[in-house]
Amino acid sequence: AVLRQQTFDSLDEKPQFPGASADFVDHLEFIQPNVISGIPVYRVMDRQGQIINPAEDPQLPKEEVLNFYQKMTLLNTMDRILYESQRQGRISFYMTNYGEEGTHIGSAAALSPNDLVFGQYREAGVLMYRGFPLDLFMAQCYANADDLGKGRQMPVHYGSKDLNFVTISSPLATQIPQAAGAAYAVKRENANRVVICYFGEGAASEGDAHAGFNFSATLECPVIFFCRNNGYAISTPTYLSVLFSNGNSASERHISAGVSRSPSPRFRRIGHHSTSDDSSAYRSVDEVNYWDKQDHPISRLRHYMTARGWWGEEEERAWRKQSRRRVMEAFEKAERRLKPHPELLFTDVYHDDPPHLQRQREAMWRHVQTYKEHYPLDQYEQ
Ligand SMILES: Cc1ncc(C[n+]2csc(CCOP(=O)(O)OP(=O)(O)O)c2C)c(N)n1
Repeated sequence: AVLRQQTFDSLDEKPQFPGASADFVDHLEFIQPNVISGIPVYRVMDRQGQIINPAEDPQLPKEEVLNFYQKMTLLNTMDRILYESQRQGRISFYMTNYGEEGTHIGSAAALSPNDLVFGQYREAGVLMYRGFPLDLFMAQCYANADDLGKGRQMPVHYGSKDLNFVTISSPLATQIPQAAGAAYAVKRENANRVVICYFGEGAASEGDAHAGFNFSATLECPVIFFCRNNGYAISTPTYLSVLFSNGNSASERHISAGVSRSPSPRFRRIGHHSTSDDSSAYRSVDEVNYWDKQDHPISRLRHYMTARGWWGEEEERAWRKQSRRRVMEAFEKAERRLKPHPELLFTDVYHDDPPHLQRQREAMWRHVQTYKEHYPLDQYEQ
């Protein structure tokens, strides 16, 4: 019998696998990542604050640029004072934002106030831009009775329902899939808002980052992932560069707006990782000095403003004085304030207090009454 075979030109054949849309290839070739010449770094102005390509100049009005500068420098002033206050044991912990001020303010300015923010812990500028009061930054760090979080978390774990800034938590990257879920809910609501999710390049190696990126793409969620690649995850250096977009047009508009408005898309973590870290143990002082002195978002924007005659030595001096006074006032007020009522340790574990927690609360009070002299009760609201 003659075997009847269909004749076809195998070169015209297309793969029929449901998992991918691609052509066949007839030679074995591995795909190599291009690490030498990676995704280019977009920039609008150089180190002297000069616009490189006029077509990309967002031409922001003077008031807006001055606001950027004042928010970045106010953040910097707050950082310096709270860092020192931690060194003196007045607060238990702190994380500075040195060198990353531009990423916060630039991206926050490109959002609308009702866009929902998920952060890591080094994005205080986003809250600053949205008008979070200095008093509340301080209240959180001091864990005093004015703290919205009732003094329960470590310093710099800010949150504000009013400003659409989801409360920060310590476990890295957990906010990434949560942000994708929030964006999915936003999409279902047909709400005209997006979600932005910040994380460090170190956090991007967590499993949760993989989950979040994949879900946001497959479920087509209106989310911007904003990775702060500052070169270090504590002592671990990195050579990765990541800025993810899921192709959603709203997000892309927001990303391009955010990046083009950002005075310094490329940056380094200039400060120590946190107050528990001495970064000179793992990187050179020269490197830090370079970024601090030569290529800093604040100095770059200042050059830009100076060239336009919008800012001079006098304005700088007056603003330095005023911003320092405002921070110190909030600082002193926070320091004088009592700590929250000790019972608040037991509330909000569940929405309603279950009986076993009520029993533990009563046991605590019996204990504290018996051993009063061993507890700093005078520092707490009663
Ligand atoms: C799940 C988890 N693992 C480890 C830590 C301890 N930790 C806190 S910050 C940090 C480094 C994060 O680096 P990166 O994401 O690059 O952010 P950066 O501090 O540089 O802004 C680590 C390992 C943590 N908080 N959570």
